[in-house]
Parts: sequence; C-alpha cells; structure tokens
Amino acid sequence: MKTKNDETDNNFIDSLREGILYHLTKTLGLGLTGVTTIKEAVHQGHIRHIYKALAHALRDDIMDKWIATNSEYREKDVKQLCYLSAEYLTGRFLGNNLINMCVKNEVKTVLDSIGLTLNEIEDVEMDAGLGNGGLGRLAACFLDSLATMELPGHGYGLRYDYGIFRQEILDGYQVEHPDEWLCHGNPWEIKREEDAVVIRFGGRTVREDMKKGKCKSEVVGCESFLAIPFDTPVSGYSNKTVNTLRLWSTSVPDYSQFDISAFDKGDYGNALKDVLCHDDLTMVSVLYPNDNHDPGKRLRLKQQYVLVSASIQDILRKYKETGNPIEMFHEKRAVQINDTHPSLVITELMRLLVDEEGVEWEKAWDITVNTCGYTNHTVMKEALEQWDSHMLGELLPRNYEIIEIINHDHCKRIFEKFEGDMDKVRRMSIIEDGRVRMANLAVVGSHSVNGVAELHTSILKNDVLRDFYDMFPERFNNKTNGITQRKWILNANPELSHLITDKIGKGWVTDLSMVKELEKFADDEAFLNEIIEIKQRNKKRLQEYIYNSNPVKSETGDIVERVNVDIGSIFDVQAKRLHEYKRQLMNALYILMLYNELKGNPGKSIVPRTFLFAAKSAAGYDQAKSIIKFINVLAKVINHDPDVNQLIKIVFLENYNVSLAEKLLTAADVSEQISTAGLEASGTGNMKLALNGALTIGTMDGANVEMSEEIGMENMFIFGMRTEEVNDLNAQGYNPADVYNNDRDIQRVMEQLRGEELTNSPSEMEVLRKIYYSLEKSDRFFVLKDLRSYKDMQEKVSALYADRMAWAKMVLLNIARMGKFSSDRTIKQYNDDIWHLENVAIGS
Ligand code: 26W
Repeated sequence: MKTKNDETDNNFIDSLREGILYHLTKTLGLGLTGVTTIKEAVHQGHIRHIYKALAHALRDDIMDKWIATNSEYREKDVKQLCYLSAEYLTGRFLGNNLINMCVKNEVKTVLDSIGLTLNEIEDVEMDAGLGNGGLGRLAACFLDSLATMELPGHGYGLRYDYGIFRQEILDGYQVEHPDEWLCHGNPWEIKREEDAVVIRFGGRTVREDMKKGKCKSEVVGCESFLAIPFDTPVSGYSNKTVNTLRLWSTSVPDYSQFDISAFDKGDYGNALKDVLCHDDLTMVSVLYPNDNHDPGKRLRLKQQYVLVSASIQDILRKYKETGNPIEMFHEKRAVQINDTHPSLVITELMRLLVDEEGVEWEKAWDITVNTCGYTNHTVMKEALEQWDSHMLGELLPRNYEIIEIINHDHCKRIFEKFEGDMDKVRRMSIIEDGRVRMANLAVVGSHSVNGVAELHTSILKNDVLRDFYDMFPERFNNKTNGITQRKWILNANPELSHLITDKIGKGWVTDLSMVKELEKFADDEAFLNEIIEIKQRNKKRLQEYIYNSNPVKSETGDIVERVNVDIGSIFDVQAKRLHEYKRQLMNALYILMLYNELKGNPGKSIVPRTFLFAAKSAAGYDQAKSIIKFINVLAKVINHDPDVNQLIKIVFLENYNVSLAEKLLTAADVSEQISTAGLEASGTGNMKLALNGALTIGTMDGANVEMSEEIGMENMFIFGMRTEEVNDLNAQGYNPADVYNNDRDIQRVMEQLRGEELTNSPSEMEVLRKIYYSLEKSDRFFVLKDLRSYKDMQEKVSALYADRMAWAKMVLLNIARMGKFSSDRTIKQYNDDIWHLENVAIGS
C-alpha cells in the first residue's frame, strides 16, 4: 500500500480499498464464504470484519515505517529510552492511527462509499484498558509525544488478558464485570515468540566464593516459565517514526472459567484461581483495579517481576547485539520507572550485570543508577508500595539479597554523612520492620527522581522524601504532566480542532504553545459564538448518548428509565477514579444543599445544571462504593422531584473509560478538580477539560496551581484550603463538628444522611449512615471544612454562565493559555534533563 502524502490522496483511497478487500477475503477468510467485494461484506453484516480488515490495511502501511524506524535506530546506534510502566491506558488504537497517519478523511471517504460511518466502525473496537487512571493514561500520552517528536523511546508493559473491569451500575451500585478486551482478537499487535524470555521464581542462591553476595551468584531449584512479547506500533503524528509498545504475556486464559461472583466481591485472588490451572499462568492475567491503594498481594509482585525481568533481559540482549561494551550501557539506554511498580528493575539489572555479565559490583551499581530514573505519582501513604520481606525473599531470593546489599551500603553512607543519626538511617532504610519500601529503593537506585507537578515535587522534597532530598538534592526535579493534543482535541473534538486551525493554522497540533494566538479573538463575538455552538453540538451528542446508552437499571439489569438532560443547562463534570481524596462526596453534598435550598424557596430561579459523574471504584474499596451509591440515591430523589428536576439533574455515567472520556470531556462546561489540597499529585483530566473549553472549579492542588498561573486566577474558580492550611489543621487537630455546628445548611445535610428523609430503604439508609459516620468521626479529607467555600464558588460559576459572552470569553482565554500542558512539553523536559536522546528523523 502506498503512503499517504498530500491533502486528499486518491491513490491512497484506491490502495486502501485494495488493502481492505485483500484482508477481508484472504487474511480474515471471508473469501471462503463467497464474499468478493467490500460491499457484499457490508450487506452480510460483517462490520467487525470490515473494522479488522481496515486495521490490517493501515498496519501494512505502518509496517514499512516501523521497519525503517527500527533499522535506523540500529544503524545510527542511538541512545534509546525504555519506559517501564505496569499500565497503559491507550483506549482505541484506530482513532490514534487515523489521526497520526493523517488519513481520517480518506478512510471516511472509503467507508462512506460502502454506506458506513467512521463512528460505527470505531465502536467495534474494544478499549485497551490496561490501566486504572491517570498514571496509565499519562504513559499512553507519553508514547504519542515520543513518536511525534521523533525520539527513540519505547514502552514496556504487561499484556493483561483482562484490563480494568467493565462497570455496570445496577440499582445505583457498582457491579464489576471482567473486561474481555481480547475476545475478538487484536489486529494491532504482533506476537513475537522468537523474543520470548525465561523468568524464574523461587529457589536458593549459591555462589562462587563466600564473600557476601557482591560476587557472581546463581539461583538453583527455581520454577521457570516463558514471557512472550506482543508488539504494537506507535506512530508519530505526520512523520515516519514508528516506535514500539512491547507488552509481555504469560498465559492463555480460559474465559469460561472466570468466577464473576468472586470478582464482584473484589476477591481477585479467588476469581482468578479457577481461570487457569497453573498459578504461574495467572500472572499477567488481570490488571489490579486499585488506584492509590496497595494491598501488597503476592500475585501483583509476580506480575511486576515479569514486567521487570522480561523487559530488562530484552533490553540487555538487544544492547549486546550492537557490540557496544557493557560499561557503556547507560550511555545508550535510559530506563524510566513509572511509579514504583517497575522499581525491581534496579535489582534485576544489578543481577544480570553481576551474575550474568560478570561486571564487578561497584561498576554495575554505577551503570544501574545512571540508567534509571524514577517518577513518583502519589503522596498517598496507602499507595506507597511495600513488600513483605519474607515474601520477596522467597519469591526472588537473589533480588532480595541484592536489596540487602544495596541497603547495607546505603545505610552506611547515611550514617557517615549524617554523623550517626540512627533515626535518619531508620527512616531512609530500604528494609524496615520486615518490609521492603519500594519508593526508597527507587530513589536510591536512580539518578533522577521527579514529581509530576510543581506543588507535588515540592511536597516530595519537603515532606514525603525529605530525608532523601537532604542526601541527594541533585537527583530531584519536577516534570509537570501534560496531555497529547492529538488524542484530546484533534481526535476527540474535531469541530473545535477545525475552528482553531481556521484561525491560527495547524501548527498547534505539534506545538501547543501556539494556541496563545487565539487570545486575540477574545472580543470577537462571532468567534465566541462559534465556540459556544461547537460546545452545544458536543452537548447534544452527549445528551443522545445518555438517553440511548446510559439508562437507569434495576438490580437485575432491567431498564427502569431513560434520562433526558437539558443541553441548555450547565454540564458540570467530575470524571476520574472514585477516591475519597478526590472528594466526589463534597460535590454530592453541595448538590444536596442546593436541592434543600430550592425546596425551601419554591419559585427560586437558578441557572439549570446537569451534574455528571463518571468514576470507577476499586472493587474492594467500600467507602468509595458507598459514595457511588449515595450519588445514585440523590439522583433518584432529585431527578424524580418535579419541584426541582427542571433545574437540576444528576447523571452517573457507567463504565468511564478513554472512549467515554472523549465524549464526556468535550461536552463539559464546568470541570470539577476539587481534591484536598496537597493530595492530587497532578491531575490530567483537569487539562483535558480546560483545553476543550470547560471552566475549572478547583482547589489549589496538583497542576491546578500551574494552570491558574497560566490562565489567571480570575479565569478559574479557585476555592478552599491551601496545602499549608491543610497541614496546619492536621497538626492542630480538626474537629468536623466545629463546622456543622456552626453552619445550619451543612448541619441539615448531616441530618439527612442520618435520617430517613432521602430514602426509606434499609440498605440505602445503611450506605448513607456509613457516609455520615465517616464525616462525623474524622472527615479525613476535609469535605465539610471546604464545603461552604465550594458552594459559594459554585454560585459564582452560575452567575457567570448567565452572561453568555463573558462565559465564552473566559472559555477562550482558558483554551488559549493551556499551551504549557501538552505532553510534548513534558517529554521535551524529560529528554533535556534526564534521557538526552537525539532526535532521529526517519528516512531523511
Ligand atoms: C499499588 C497501587 C497503586 C496503583 C496506582 C498505587 C498508585 C497508583 C498510581 C500512582 C495512582 C495514579 O494513577 N496516580 C496519578 O498519576 C497521575 C499521573 O501522574 C496524576 O495526574 C494523578 O494526580 C495521580 O493521582
């Protein structure tokens, strides 16, 4: 197939048709059933086949560039980045590829000629949901930026057979179903059995001399099996670079055996036990659905080791093929550790260098530290990974031994540097109290440690990792997150993309700072009207989606009602994982206050609002699940109350994933970024929403702080306690009763949680009470404390929305000032400060 090179390319259209027909009849075998044309396939309803044939045809086109990219990296012997991440939340691949290959119009033309729309075909593809939330989606944005910026950077991860669970909302409760994303095959990946590697668990170490561990050792009596890689191409935007996402698989699952009821209870261990006959085979089977919470499960450790061991063996093998000496490894390869999940790469690289390559310990340590960089994504204590020492020692005896040696040297250095400060030694030790602290290992074994927003990095330096900052100040740096504008505007919001390009040209697609030029239209009413109209059309599409695809369902899954939302109302969106620190509960309590106010003042007129929630809760996170149920109880009450339901409505969108995000975020007027200050490392949904023309109501947390610096405080709705105030209150001791005893409206809301006013169902009352007690007892995340200032700020939001032009102007200023938040900028900073890769323009 020819490569597309100019605006609308008729040659490309012809060869695309040929390619689709070839794959339909031959690769997919429809020819055997008598199909000879694409139209026949359509008439017979083979839509999935059309999707797959299209994917294969595009892949053929990608393949030449992929081969060229690989061979050029080899020939030029350039430094390459290996991004290690346990999660990649890529979503669908078709859209990414159409955008980056610049062939969307051509594909539409072909589909149009056979009576299909691109949407129909796109909807066939299952999301690749190999991640929980922000961290996984960031990894996907980074891959897009690396390829677009022509940097040699590849992703390594795990090919989970089941990605993040599919969420259903039944009678207001979250129910989890296994995500069988591979059940119809995956046309984008290529299995590479020839690159399989052996992974070993268990056994015991023996060594050549008895000197404690620093010499060549061998593990005997272990259990071995294979990890097999699957490669997916990652195309850059409008260039010839195609990098690789390599995902490791260890199993062939049997879908029929999956125990869904155990899964529903959040009991992953049991749900998985019967899926596969052999424990080893389960290793890479299911993504752990926890975000910011680490239950320290053995299976998860095994998964992490598969990722780490398979990847670094692969990296080392390919490196050795270049003929470069092992001492130069860190000059030719960089490894970035995405949170601590892949941090065992440090000990695994040490093991391979010392035991397999015969490198002397101190030299190996030098190479390892210079190769690795660590990115922290959370300050939540319950998310910081710690493994039980016995478990780690039993599962990975040599790696554990290596940790002990690293820790011994490390503690000795602390003792020397800080003149015998044993408290400091204890705080910084990698092994303490029978646990291995992975963040400590990651910092000690990396030459770079970064947070993901300025505020987050300063909290790492001054608080969470303070001792480490004292010891290694030169290692710490900030890399504020970003998002790829190709996925989040160009693909998700085509109309807005056209408008921007019409006004300022298409340079913004690869240089987001150019959106600044839109500022000059801030008083251009015609332009502002166009922005409003595009938003209205996006809202209309979401309204249809809600009506058709997001009905309210009973416990048994029967449709109870369809919800019609008013596109004249403010679309107020909070879309992110459900976590107490993100404070979906504060949003819900505000809605209850608003409801009370409207009930108490019949005839009161407000700007109508639709409150849209989308969130998955970890399967075993009870409090989060209660909050989902509470939101849905409120929805039931409010949506059915004729006194208010013309003014406010609540919709909980089930199964939030990347594809739904594209529909939801582009239709939002208001973006809820209301975490307790100091706890959201960065946030990236905040950026997606602002770029798509939603105004932010938020706290001074994560990247909101930098957004407010760029956009201007006056163009956002910032409220609530600042990080220092949260810290002070925590130090003083916070009593939530002080808040509700002094605020009648909040007191009223507390009474409603405890009483029978909202529901008389015993199970619902139990949920509400649970929430009541969590607030009354500790209110750990200061929901009540910030509630009043949140409500006051929401009133300002409504007032502004009533002034159509003032609102639109602020929207425009938000979009125009978001240039900093492209992942291209983030990747450039990682590269300038940490990786030092050279740009490789393929085929020039
Ligand atoms: C061990 C369980 C576990 C699983 C995932 C612990 C921690 C995580 C992640 C680090 C949680 C996460 O996704 N963090 C988010 O990372 C985003 C990308 O940097 C940030 O924008 C979010 O603020 C942060 O919550």
